[in-house]
Amino acid sequence: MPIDKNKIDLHNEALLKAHSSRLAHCSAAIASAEKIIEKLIAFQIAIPSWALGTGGTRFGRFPGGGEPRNLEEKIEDIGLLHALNQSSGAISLHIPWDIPENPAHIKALAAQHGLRFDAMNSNTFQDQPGQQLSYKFGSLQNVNKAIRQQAIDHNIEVIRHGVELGSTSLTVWLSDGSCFPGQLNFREAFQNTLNGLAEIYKALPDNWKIFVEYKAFEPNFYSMTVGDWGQSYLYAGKLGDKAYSLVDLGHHLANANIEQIVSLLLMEGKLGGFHFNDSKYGDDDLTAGSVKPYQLFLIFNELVEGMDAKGMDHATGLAWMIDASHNVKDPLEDLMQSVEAILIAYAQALLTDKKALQDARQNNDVVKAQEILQDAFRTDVRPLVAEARLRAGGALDPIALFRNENIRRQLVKHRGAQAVATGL
Ligand code: PSV
Ligand code: MN
Repeated sequence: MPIDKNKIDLHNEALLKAHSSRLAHCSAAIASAEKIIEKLIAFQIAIPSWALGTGGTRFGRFPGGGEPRNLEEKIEDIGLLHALNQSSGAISLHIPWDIPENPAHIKALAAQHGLRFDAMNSNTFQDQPGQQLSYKFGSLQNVNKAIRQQAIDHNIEVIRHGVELGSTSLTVWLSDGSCFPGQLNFREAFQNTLNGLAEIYKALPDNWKIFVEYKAFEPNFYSMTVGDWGQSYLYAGKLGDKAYSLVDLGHHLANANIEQIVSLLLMEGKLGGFHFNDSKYGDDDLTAGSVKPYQLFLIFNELVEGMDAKGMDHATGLAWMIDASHNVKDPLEDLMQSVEAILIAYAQALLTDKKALQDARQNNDVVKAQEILQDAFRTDVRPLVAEARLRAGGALDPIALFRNENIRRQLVKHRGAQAVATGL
């Protein structure tokens, strides 16, 4: 459902006066406002192809209708998001949920919407119809060699699809682990997994990266074979230079210090990508910044500082993606909220006074250090984020425009109230 550029322009015209006065006020207080706006324009956050439908839990699913019925419609939805916010210029595919049957056509369609293909994702956590061997007791870790080989072959197949689309990375998330003490030999599970990942690594084209995503628990509840950043880092280190850890914000035990994890992985050159979401209890997959916005800011603070220390480009140095699920919100509105929250946290991190923070640390001035961080966090940078969107050709208030244009109602009319997108 493409949106007419005229509609975006009309919407912006109506809001321009109020926006300009907010921007002038904000820019007067922030010396680096112009630089921040430029960086915000460059920053793109990939949207996963599985986040465009209604998520559910094992207790139920309550779809809102108009969900994309195929990959083409998913690309259209992300194209719409990107037209509205100009910050969602990439799509991440999960195979086999979204197999590009005609890659040239899919690539061309994505390009029409200004989208590139971000990391490809493999799936050895579900059995597919007609699949020969089951992943019930794990995939790469499995005690059965044939099952391990099936999982390796699947990942190589995913790389092949990615090459056809111009993607340059593979994210491997394994649900492998055990539900009960005694079920697994931890070392054997680790070695089998490492050997499998090494086979997959060999199949990576020269310019590709592999991201090893970790998760503390679920669906296995006693042990996970890639359960934390230490294990992910071990695999990535043993695999080689093209292997990195991937941090999904919801994949830690409660109260883990994610900003410290990020800082150290970056320092070691082993942070590859990010899955944004928010949570209160576990892998809740809530809208980024909806529960712990200060944590999101602190993470960005480490990212900006760590990337600058290494001379990395913020926009292209890491793979940025949202990995959320929308049980009670319109998926597109939820994604717009996540993108906004991520950009706000990024802008606030950019305006943190790094020099003053360094001096405060040097003097053990703990109070000052906290003041500096909280001063940045409490600065309202929303006018800068809106200005970046405006300059890039997006809408000043994407959610308002989405609602005023009744886009969901049109999608329901076009695709039907029962249309269901693939995913979890
Ligand atoms: C697993 O919880 C995960 O975070 C992985 O990234 C999967 O690919 C994705 O969610 C599936 O929804
Ligand atoms: Mn994830």
